[in-house]
Amino acid sequence: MNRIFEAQIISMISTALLNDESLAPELKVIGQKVVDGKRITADEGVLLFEKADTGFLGALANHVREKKNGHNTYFNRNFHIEPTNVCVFSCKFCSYSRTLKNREEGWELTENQIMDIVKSFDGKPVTEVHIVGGVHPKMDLHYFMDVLRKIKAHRPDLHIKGFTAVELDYMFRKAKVSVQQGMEMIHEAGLQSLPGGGAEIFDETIREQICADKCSSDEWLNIHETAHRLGMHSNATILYGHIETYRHRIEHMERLRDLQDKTGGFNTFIPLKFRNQGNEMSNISEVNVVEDLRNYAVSRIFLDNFNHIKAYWPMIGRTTAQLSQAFGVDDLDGTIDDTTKIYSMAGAEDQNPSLSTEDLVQLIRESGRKPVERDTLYNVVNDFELV
Ligand code: V47
Ligand code: SF4
Repeated sequence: MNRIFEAQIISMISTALLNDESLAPELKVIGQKVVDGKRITADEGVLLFEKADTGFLGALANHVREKKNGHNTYFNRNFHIEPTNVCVFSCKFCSYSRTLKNREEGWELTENQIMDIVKSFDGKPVTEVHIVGGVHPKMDLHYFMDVLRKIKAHRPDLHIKGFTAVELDYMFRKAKVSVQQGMEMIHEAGLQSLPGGGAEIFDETIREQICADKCSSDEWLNIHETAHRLGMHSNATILYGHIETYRHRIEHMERLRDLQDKTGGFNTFIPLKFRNQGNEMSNISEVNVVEDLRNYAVSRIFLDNFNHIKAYWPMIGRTTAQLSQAFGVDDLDGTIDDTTKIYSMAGAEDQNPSLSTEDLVQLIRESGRKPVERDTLYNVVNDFELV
């Protein structure tokens, strides 16, 4: 379909949507704003969660998605390294971490073991390594700077995305350096982007109940802002579907939207659905798939200055990942190659997350979208329609 025809169809659908007699007037106002490319307010975001029906949310989110990314659905070829699951913190939702006392179920990779993982991908066309793990008291800033240098020396073309703001905050404090100094040091050693983890929910009253001892929301945002000012990019997440309210979700996104206005450094927003197996919040039921899709849709509509919304397929499963592409999602993360345990230990659909590139391409095509392989910064690596 050519672009002009496509734009006309989108506009016809939007008009039909907004002329629906049964649509509440306040939703019509929001819908018109979105179709006109205008920003919605926090109160309007909450109203969407509370009052809009799922079809309306999907249509609006899809409108924004197609305006920004057309039919493309992005993915990358990556692998994860999780250096340790030993962690000084005790987030109640975490099924993954082990304390120092409880080390027998934990793992602590040596530099050589980390390099063996990197080398096992020699000759394979991966573009990114994602390094994230528990906050280990002995794996400090200097240890990781060494590891980063070694990875870069071995494979300079591999983009290193690593360490949540929580891990960095701890490393910088332990090394007694400021956030600015620490970020400059680790960037110089080879770190290129930050993943989005550790954000959880920014509201401090919720943080106090689910992850009281790790870095605050101000500290998380400051670390990302500092990285952006050094020219690095980063992702942002939200952990949703536990004890938070819709307003908490919107306020979380509003703080991200404000920072994105200032720096433009976020690549993508990744909603992470709370999974309840094997953690201290197992008494809380998981939200259903409709809520997942509604949450993707409101995120897409509200975060007008984020180019991408990512669904993390190992966590939500392949079927929801397919559906999510009609609710604002335009990115399905990577092939991953069975290298992460964070979600399998929390009860995710996919216990051994790995999809070949062909499987991922097929999954995207079956959803009626165009697979596009990207690198970490969304440069196109392979446009599958041209192959
Ligand atoms: O911050 C931990 C989440 C995050 C559970 O940037 C849980 O490309 C659900 O941020 N249920 C770490 N979620 C992982 C992360 C991530 C993942 C994939 C891609 C990117 C990226 C980032 O995992 C933590 C926390 O929010 N998490 N436990 C759980 N039970
Ligand atoms: Fe540690 Fe991260 Fe688990 Fe919290 S979520 S306990 S910081 S590994």
